[in-house]
Amino acid sequence: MLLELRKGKDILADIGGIETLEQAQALLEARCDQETLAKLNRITNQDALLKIANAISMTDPDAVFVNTGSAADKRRVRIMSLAKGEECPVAMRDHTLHFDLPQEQARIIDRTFYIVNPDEPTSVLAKSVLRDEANEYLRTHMAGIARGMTLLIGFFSRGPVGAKAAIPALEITTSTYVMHSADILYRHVYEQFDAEVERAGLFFTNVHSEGPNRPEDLPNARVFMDRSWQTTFSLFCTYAGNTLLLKKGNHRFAVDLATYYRREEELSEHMFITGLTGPGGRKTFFAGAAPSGCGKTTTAMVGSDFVGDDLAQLWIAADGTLRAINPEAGIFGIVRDVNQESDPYLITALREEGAEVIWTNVLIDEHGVPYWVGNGEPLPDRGVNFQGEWWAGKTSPDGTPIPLSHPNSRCTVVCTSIGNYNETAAEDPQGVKVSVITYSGRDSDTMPPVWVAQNPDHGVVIGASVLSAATATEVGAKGVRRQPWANEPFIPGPLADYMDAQFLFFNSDRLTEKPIIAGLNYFLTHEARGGEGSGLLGEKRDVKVWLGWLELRAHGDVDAIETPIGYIPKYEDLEKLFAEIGKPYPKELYDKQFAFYVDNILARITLQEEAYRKEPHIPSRLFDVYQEQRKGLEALKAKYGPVISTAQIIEAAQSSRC
Ligand code: SPV
Ligand code: MN
Repeated sequence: MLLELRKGKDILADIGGIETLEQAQALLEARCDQETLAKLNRITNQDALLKIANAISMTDPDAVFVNTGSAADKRRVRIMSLAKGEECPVAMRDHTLHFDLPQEQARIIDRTFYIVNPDEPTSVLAKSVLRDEANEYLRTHMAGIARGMTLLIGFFSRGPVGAKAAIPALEITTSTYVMHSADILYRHVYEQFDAEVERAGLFFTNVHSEGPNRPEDLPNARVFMDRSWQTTFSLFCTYAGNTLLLKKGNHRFAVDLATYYRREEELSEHMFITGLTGPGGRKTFFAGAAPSGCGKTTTAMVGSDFVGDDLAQLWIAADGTLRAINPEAGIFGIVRDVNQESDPYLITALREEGAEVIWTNVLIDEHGVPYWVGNGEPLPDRGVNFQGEWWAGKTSPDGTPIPLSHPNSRCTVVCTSIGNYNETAAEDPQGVKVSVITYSGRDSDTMPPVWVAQNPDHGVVIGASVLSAATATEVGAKGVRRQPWANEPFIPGPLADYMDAQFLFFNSDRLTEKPIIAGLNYFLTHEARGGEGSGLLGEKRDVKVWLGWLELRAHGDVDAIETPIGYIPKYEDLEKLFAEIGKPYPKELYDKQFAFYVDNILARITLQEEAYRKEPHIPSRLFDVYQEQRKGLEALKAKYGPVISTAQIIEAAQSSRC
């Protein structure tokens, strides 16, 4: 086992200094009022009480508030947030606005570390810090950080209570905005916390404080994730991706569990979950990965039965099916380009009264109405945004234009406010049955809009080979980079271990109803296919067609063209699906989208292969698949040249069949 749990010093306990239940009780009695004590008295799990007591002891708040998830407690959190100024009201009822500091509009990957024991391997693409060093840092900067503030404690479940892959978690924070966000994004489990910990066999702990929330503290901000003790520490920051570590912090721990402790049983993925209604009213569920900021929310919303837009816990059920739950119950979605045409369900939730919404880093006009770039509405020419006062044409001192809203500005909203949310499916502890897995990235010039792997090995390789342009979701990110499985930023251990777990899972004999595994790419440009300009070859609404084709393919209802990289759709089938969304689909567009620019594909394979060859223990199957694909592609190139038309692809497929 390459990851040993409970190894090394538990930093929270070490700094907090509380070792026994008696000490914990004494501290709680000294530090909490009667109401809080009464709430905590319902919790009997010793480990949880020790974590809570140590978090109080370490951060030293003036007061402690337990959020049980009752309507009254949630209201209190909102009121506290407005009073404290972490949020302010906006015009629409139940909507509020929160700004993160201008320098912290996304995940601070340069200050995000896994806490590791000596000689513990981590992903080559991640940063790590030794346990002793992290301990020292937290002792210096986090001890006493909550003085003058109230520490909020919540008990949550990552998934529907009772689901095999659901895990309870503690959120401990001084930030009312973080707790309010947790109220919207996660299921409270206060009443069943002890029982859930017993059932799951573990829980995650998250401790956060924004401290004084000043730009000058930001260099000292840290996101530390202790893999051994499944505890996160976050300080001097507010952006939810850095602070609400129930989300990506705990997702990383869940990836560790799936990779090292639940092999061939579970996967923990950066995937949306959505259902599509196919012929005869059948429902087919998809789980799809895409790097942050690459359209995952939009894709999920295209379904008739939306379940989740960011994370999926998958497992093999006793009946041999692949099941999935969403650990979340709300969305923290990017709002740029969300408009009536592209995201009708989301825009309704955001623009019509009825939903509770936290807006972050958008522009607010003088009437208290939020606006964002690409909302399809007339935009105001002034207001207040993440940089302060804003007016059309405003530039920063170096002359760069300041956008109306930050490209990573977001909305936080509960899923039940989204029109196509299938709450029954999403809350089912048995999960939904997944028949299609997709992987995609922001790829302007290489892969076609959709292709399906020949077998599970090829499917795993599609996931391992995601390459994507940088997005605004990480501070300082630029260029194009490898994003294996789109889960890469959240894989703590070596990619080889994760990959091995993927091969094992998707090839498992226990998985008798295997999903189809596909690649998706909506980002091909005109210039990459012989045209002009960087405009996209398709539109957002085409997503419905690509998913619709996969829905048919999963049920064996459409034939496909076999190629060295997998199966691609036939023109006639897509034409019909486009007609269903009321759009013509010219054959020339199909020819552009599905022609193979072989040198690009070969270069992609070489790039991935070279990168993986530098890492130890990468399963040889990956290289076998690359080799097989390279051979097939080179044979095509030898026959037809570097650009292979769809007619030639079809001809080659037919001749290989004869
Ligand atoms: C992402 O960036 O992938 C998100 C938002 O879903 S964050 O909480 O920052 O992870
Ligand atoms: Mn995400």
